[in-house]
Amino acid sequence: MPSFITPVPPASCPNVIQKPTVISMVGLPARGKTYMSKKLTRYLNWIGIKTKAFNVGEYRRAATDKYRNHDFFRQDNTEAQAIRQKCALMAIDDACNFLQNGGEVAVLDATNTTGERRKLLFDIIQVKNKFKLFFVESICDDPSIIEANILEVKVCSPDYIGMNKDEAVEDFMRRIEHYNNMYESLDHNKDKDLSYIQIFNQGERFLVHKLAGHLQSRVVYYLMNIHVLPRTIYLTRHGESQMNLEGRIGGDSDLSPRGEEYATALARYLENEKIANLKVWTSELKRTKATARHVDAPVEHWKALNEIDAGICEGMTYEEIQEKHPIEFAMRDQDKFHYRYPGGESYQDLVARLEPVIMELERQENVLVVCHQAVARCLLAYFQDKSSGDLAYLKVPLHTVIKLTPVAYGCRVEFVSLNIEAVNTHREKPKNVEAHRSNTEALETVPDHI
Ligand code: BKV
Ligand code: F6P
Repeated sequence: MPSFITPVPPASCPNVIQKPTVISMVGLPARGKTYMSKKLTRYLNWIGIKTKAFNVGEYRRAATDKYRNHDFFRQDNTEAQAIRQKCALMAIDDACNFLQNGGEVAVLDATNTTGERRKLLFDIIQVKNKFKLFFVESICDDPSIIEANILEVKVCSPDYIGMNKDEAVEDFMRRIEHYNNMYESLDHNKDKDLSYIQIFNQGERFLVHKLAGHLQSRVVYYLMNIHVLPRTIYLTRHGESQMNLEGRIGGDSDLSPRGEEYATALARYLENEKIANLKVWTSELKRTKATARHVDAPVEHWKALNEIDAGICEGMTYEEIQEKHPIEFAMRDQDKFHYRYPGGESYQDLVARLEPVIMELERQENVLVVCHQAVARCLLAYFQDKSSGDLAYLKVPLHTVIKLTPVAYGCRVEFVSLNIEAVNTHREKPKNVEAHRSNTEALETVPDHI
């Protein structure tokens, strides 16, 4: 048996063996708590940590339609206080249930601005459930940041349907004031036993206290690398290659004549976009370097962007793989994300290899990434928040630029075809995968490398 054969890990195989964690946001309204919650949740799920965000505002809107204006958030509004307390407890309860049933990280997206509320969280999460608890506090006193937030994500909230923009801004500012009356920031004396990070003015400054464990350290590292500057990421595969024409996977072939045409068209397209300080990242393979070579911008080559290593199947067509390695071929159709080519990689391996690329992309502004089908699927899954089940089947056609622009809590995705013919390299998930499985189970002779 060759030594390079490695078993495919089971579908649910936590990569970090540690206690479940609750990440609890802290901060006044319009401090980017939902932005951080959603972004962090998307990142942790992408690296394979089962994470879910629980937004207390959504619980409140589901529980009551009593919101008329900021009076709902007055301290002396006892009826509303009772509803808010109930909703917070429901969110905490759901978060704990999620962690008791296989979830690894629950993000509690709420203001949690009083010492009393944080004591309640500590008692339920750490004392009673024995989970880890990490607070992320956003502190921001720059009126222009707060106003930009209200205009971008608050005036269009369900709370303000039918209200004009100026009225909504005014109401929201008064809502913030009600919270401000009782706000107690995390304090290194009062909260000396808690684990937390305080983030000032969108990441201008950080204070980290009692960091406890690998996950918290990854969360801190991620939060220290993200930014909110406007920018665009351009994602594309290389132009059509000689091996694409032959239907062969992997290798390091040159561009086809139509692939060369795409390289020229790509440079022209980017010139028309008039992008400030564009950087270009390619893989180390000839086809991505050739595709980027007419673009007028500094280029870096990343080994991490190389195409998935198909191991013993490198250079074959799908038909040849099906014929020479029928069991391998069928296993890949059953679980394409976890399937690892003998002597090669899985999509799961690829995500781990691409994590530093995503981290560096978060730090950058305008970047063109020229890569490969499997690599582009992994990167796109991060930006589009796709599950590992969908990731390996995402459609990333040749000769198409994918434009990724951050908007509000997410990312706008546009597919721009540069209208140059190319072969289709996308292989659909076969309709009847179960039939494949019974075929393989029925096979009596198993190849020696299994
Ligand atoms: C939409 N951060 O509004 Br590290 C887009 N106030 C961005 N900090 C934001 C909110 C909605 C937003 C992100 C904010 C925001 C805000 C304060 C933020 C927080 C921490 C880091 C980076 C960005
Ligand atoms: O066919 C082009 C290609 O980039 C191959 O080099 C690679 O093995 C393949 O696509 C990845 O796509 P899939 O995972 O669907 O086989």
